Amino acid sequence: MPERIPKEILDKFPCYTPLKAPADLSAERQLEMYRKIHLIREFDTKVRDLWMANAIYGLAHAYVGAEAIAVGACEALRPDDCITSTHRGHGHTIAKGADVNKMMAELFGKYQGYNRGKGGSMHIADVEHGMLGATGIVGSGMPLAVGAAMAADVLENGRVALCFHGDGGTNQGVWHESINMAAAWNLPVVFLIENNQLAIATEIGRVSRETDLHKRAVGYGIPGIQVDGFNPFTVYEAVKEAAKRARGGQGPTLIEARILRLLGHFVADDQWYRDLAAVEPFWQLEPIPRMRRYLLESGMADAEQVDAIEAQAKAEIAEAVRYASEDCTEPPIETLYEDLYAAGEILK
Ligand SMILES: Cc1ncc(C[n+]2csc(CCOP(=O)(O)OP(=O)(O)O)c2C)c(N)n1
Repeated sequence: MPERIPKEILDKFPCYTPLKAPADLSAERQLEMYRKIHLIREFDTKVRDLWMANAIYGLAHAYVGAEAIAVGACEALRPDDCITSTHRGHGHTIAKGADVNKMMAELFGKYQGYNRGKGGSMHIADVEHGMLGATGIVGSGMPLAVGAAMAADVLENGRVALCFHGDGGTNQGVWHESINMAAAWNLPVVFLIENNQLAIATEIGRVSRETDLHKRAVGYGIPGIQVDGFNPFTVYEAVKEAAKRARGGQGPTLIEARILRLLGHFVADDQWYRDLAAVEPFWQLEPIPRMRRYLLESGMADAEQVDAIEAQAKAEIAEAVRYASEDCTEPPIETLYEDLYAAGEILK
């Protein structure tokens, strides 16, 4: 049965694409994508509550509503491919396969966290899974991804680097420099703009006359494509094609995954700058209810299976909070100056 999205939303969101899984995604993989989408949603919903309760340190930016981008993209990558992230990085990190216990421990400032409790939300890195790091500096993942792609090129290991970044990042000088260099040197990298149409309180149209950001690809001589970023399958297909090109020696691709930011910029943003009534209808586009309906109606899963996935995500995050708050410990004072500089050899 086709999805029924009201016309008033479709008029405002022309890149809407109904869910339809590509033939190469088995039922098992689709369910795994649904599981990760739930895990991200549950993680960031809990983080917001914890932040409000003053239980975690630093600032946090929710990936709620954007889950289809990270999950669709990472499903199309190889486990040994690399990603770079942003200040809104929990979704990317979970989608790449990170351990939610270690992520939560990091937010609690505990020694068992990914950065030994010294990084927090905006610095989580999980190099083992190819997640090279979140960053609080807008646009700074771009050169890191280009560097990872250069390494893959030199080492001829067939890896691809993918850079997640926001529309706000696309007006940083380093954004242009990175894409230009990657294009000129034909590097195996995928640039993925999460165009949620806002940078804190600034609408993209106020800072870019052309708001279809994928069109900028023309200026670098690389392909550019825009997809429905609320749809994990359209993102998957775009990244799969881009990764294939990159691995085949055809260089970078610019993908614009279009969504609307459904929540505030950070967890306690009251969004004084926008009309929340205009945002409300867009909740009908977010991936969870759409994907649940799709899985049931396409016969990929029954209600018991999807209910179990949802319950398991809740239990996993509840356990992560318990682990981080009860089992983990503060970083010992003598470790204060550890992990400031890389000690070892870089190329392997
Ligand atoms: C270089 C730099 N300039 C400004 C900021 C302040 N800042 C933090 S997040 C943000 C907006 C980023 O918007 P976007 O890249 O679209 O990502 P989104 O928050 O929408 O996911 C800004 C301007 C920063 N962190 N780094």
